Amino acid sequence: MTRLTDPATVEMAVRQAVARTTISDIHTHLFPPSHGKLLLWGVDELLTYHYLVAELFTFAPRELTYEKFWSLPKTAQADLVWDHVFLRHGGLSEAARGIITTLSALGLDGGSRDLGPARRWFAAQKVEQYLAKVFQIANLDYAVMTNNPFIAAEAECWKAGLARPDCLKAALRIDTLILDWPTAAKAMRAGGYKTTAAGGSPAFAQARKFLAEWVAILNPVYLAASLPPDFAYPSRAMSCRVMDQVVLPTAKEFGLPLAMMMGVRKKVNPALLDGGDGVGESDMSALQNLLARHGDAKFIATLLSRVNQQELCVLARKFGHLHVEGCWWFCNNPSIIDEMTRMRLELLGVAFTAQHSDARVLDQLIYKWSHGRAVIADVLADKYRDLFAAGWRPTEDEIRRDVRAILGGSFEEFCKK
Ligand code: HDL
Ligand code: ZN
Repeated sequence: MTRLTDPATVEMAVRQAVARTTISDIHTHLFPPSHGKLLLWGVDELLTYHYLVAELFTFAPRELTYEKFWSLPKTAQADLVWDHVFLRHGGLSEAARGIITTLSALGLDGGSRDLGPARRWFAAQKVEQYLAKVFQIANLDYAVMTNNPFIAAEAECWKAGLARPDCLKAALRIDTLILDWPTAAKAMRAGGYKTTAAGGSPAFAQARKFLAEWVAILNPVYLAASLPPDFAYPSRAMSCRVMDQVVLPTAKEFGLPLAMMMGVRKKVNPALLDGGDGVGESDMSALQNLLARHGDAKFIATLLSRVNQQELCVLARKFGHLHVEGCWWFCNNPSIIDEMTRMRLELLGVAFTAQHSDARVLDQLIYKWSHGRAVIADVLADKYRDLFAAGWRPTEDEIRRDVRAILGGSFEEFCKK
């Protein structure tokens, strides 16, 4: 391929590559259609996404109590979000704009004030075909789910061996095991594993057996856990013993990365249910110590606090067995995605994964990725302009290669390491 010699042509090639690249979405909360109601989709699920419910309560009158809201049927909940967040206050937030983007991308009237036509359209969709349509619009080759064996409703579906489309890969989610060993031990014991609240070598061996059996069921891409800002390693806490004697030996045995999702303050406002979690600046020494002590393991990390992002990039420069990914949750906003992606390109080149959708509702893949591609294209156009000004002349193939790298390619290379 010929080297591009004109900055405008370079920019066009960058924007075209970002628009056309097939993305691997490495963190979502989607489920196979065969898992029934676990897979959320449609306009009422979109409107009652916990981000929008939290935003409703920034506007709602005091007489709308959490209890009253949660007692309403889903459509009534959605109507309240639509009325307060959109009709009365303009729908300017990222999560609100996402609804409009999604409806428009599906060919519906994103400007309509009436939810009726959208509700009738969704009611006519068949979930299997609709899932394929959403993946095609978002241009994804696959999405990685969040699969928690400690949630009975999920575990039952997996034990029943229900169908799973190739476009949905698994991740074995083990927050409970690391952060609440007594609860995990009780659940594993109920499943026939000889685990005890006190832990210890025999119990930890049983927990490794539990994980090995779930690795066989799920064939996960990685192990994952969300962790509080004050997660410490090493420490005298049970979480450290579980990390050293259960989680990391399993990760190493199966060659699976451990995805650390750090900085969640759980249940800051429990009444908001899934929307009740907050954010805190993480103590990065825990990740640094894990990396230093376990050079034979692979770690993926995403941090919830904007404050931690530079430290995370520096750690990835120090340790090649760390892969940085995503602008997670409260960072998944254009202003922060822009800042984080610039920082990562400047510190890591393309050795990171720019984004994941974290989609909880199937249709969100459409907006999370169209909004994400727009920001990533702007940042990459700037970076290639800077590189061009320095004298580099990229080819279109090289640009396509580098765009794919930060949208799944580097992640796949890292997992093969
Ligand atoms: O722990 C996680 O994976 C988080 O993404 C939570 O699910 C969170 O509630 C969320 O949906 N963030 O977008
Ligand atoms: Zn998530």
